[in-house]
Amino acid sequence: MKLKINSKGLQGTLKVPGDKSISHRSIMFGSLAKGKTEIHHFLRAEDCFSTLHAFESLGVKIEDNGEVISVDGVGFEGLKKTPFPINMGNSGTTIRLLCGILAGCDFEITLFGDGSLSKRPMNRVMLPLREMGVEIMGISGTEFPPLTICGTKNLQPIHYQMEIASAQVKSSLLFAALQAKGESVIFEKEKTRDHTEEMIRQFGGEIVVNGKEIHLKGSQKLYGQKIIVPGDISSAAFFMVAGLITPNSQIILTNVGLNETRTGVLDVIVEMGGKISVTPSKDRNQKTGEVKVETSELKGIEIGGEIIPHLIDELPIIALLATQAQGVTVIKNAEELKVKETNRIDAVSLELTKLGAKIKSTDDGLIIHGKTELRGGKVTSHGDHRIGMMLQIAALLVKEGMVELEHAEAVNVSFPMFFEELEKLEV
Ligand code: SPQ
Repeated sequence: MKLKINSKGLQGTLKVPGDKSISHRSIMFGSLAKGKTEIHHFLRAEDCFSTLHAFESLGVKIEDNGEVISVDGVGFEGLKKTPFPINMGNSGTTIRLLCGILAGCDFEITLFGDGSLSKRPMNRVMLPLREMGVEIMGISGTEFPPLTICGTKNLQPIHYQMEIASAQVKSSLLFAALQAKGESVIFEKEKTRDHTEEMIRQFGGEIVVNGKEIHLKGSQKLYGQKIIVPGDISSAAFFMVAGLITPNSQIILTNVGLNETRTGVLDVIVEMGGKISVTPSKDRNQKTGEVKVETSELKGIEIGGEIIPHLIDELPIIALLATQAQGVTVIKNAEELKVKETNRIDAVSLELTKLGAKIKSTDDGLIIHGKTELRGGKVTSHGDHRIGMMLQIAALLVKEGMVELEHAEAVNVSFPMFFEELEKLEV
């Protein structure tokens, strides 16, 4: 696909599509609760439909009237065996969280995904789930999908010190712990997104969180709720950066989710000197707000440590931002990027180098020298939605020639209307 280049400016307002992490979890909690759950502003993207279809395969009745998704909860004990393998598509969240959910189901089931998902590591969930009594195995004895899982009604609680900062591992264990015979304790390495903990409370469960230590009792019942999914700050980040680096731009993003375990990108933009303002919603229960950005002079900074899990999915677009900042930006402690939909450290440095950026991969991040003028070229998303969207924002700065993106369709994983929304903001 030929990308839009040489933007004359981006002006206007965008209502951010629903949060991917929360949309997945809404279907999961809705299915595991008793009674009906109504989901508003669900993210209509491939990854979330992988979760929706997976729960339909497990016997949950889910209706979609085009506006609202209604889930007829069956409770943990109501999920049904299917003889067919279930397709997780491209979604790491779906497969890892589903392993924790199926941990309490005493039937065998196989979960598979696309080429990218089949390369993503699963020992991180398989090893602790085995400690809880689950039989779970990757293909040919490896840790990679397809995974075959057989849970147990006699699930044991776990005391688990996490070795990586991962909301997916934590969430998978929390779903299993909700079904275990006793209290589980999970110690996080770093604080990661806490949507699962929030939704356990929202659906009527009890959970105690003291910093990085989480206590959760087993055999809990959950009850159906009305969920209004906030806008996804990870999707909004592409437009924040577009507004900051494209000349003559001012963009207002509405309904942006502002859960504090996700807002690292806002802190980074402020530290780089970006013109950004955040107005939280008047409704304090809704952790959302309006974010305004405008064209800015930026400076390089160092990004590492405990902020990394709070902006892990924004690092590809932050790397592009750094190419337009004066001086050096160092991103470190981000080795988890190597095991996302693609190796995002290598993909970002390879593709941005093709467009003229001065960027190098390191073992745990990237070093970027700015400010550089970008030029045209042939690039690829590597089948990774976040790399594809980042490259389109980069192309806006290319003055002449063209930027051709291979596998542009990858954006459908989290933001199917991405190109159309960007077009609407062009002056
Ligand atoms: O679901 P998937 O494919 O893993 O999606 C990504 C993404 O970029 O959309 C990661 F590639 O987001 C993860 C995120 O990186 C979603 C997520 C969640 O909803 O719990 C947590 C993060 O992953 P992890 O491995 O750090 O827990």
